[in-house]
Amino acid sequence: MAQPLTIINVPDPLLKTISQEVLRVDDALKKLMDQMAETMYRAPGIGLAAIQVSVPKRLLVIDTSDKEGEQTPQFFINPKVVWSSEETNIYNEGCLSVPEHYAEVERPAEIRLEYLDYNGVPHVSLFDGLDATCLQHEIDHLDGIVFIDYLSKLKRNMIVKKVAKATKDAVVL
Ligand code: GNR
Ligand code: NI
Repeated sequence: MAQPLTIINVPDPLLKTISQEVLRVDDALKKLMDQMAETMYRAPGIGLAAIQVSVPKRLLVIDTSDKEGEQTPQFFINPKVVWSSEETNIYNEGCLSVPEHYAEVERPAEIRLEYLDYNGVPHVSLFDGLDATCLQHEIDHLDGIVFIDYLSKLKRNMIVKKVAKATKDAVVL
């Protein structure tokens, strides 16, 4: 079992980083991917971007399958949205870097994505439903965007303040 990593919270400035393209899929990257999956399952969450564990690489993992079954992590390296639908969905989103806060976010309902998988094999695939929402949330992280950035400044500032206090209090425990 891979070693889980520490998830950073807002307002950590690293979350505003634009992550860098991955140049090679080697054993070191696979180790990082294994650790990211472990970190996601432990949290637990349905997705995780590398920057959430302080690594500014364009890499993310999702697992939107039911909790009960086997773990089926899906890795996306250098994901690029090449098409998105006019039709949108609204989901009540959460984020492991914004613990215990949720808000409705509207995003395209379907996206076509170019990416490399865990083995560095290229794919172009269509995603919808929770997969599409989760992938867009994760790809936002790669571009330094967190879902609270879509809320009003007032709501965002209130949430950031609360998370900062909760994070600070947690360190003392
Ligand atoms: O665990 C997560 N749940 C979630 C719910 C709705 C929309 C997006 C997400 S992603 C989130 C994990 C996370 O913070 N990924 O960056
Ligand atoms: Ni998130």
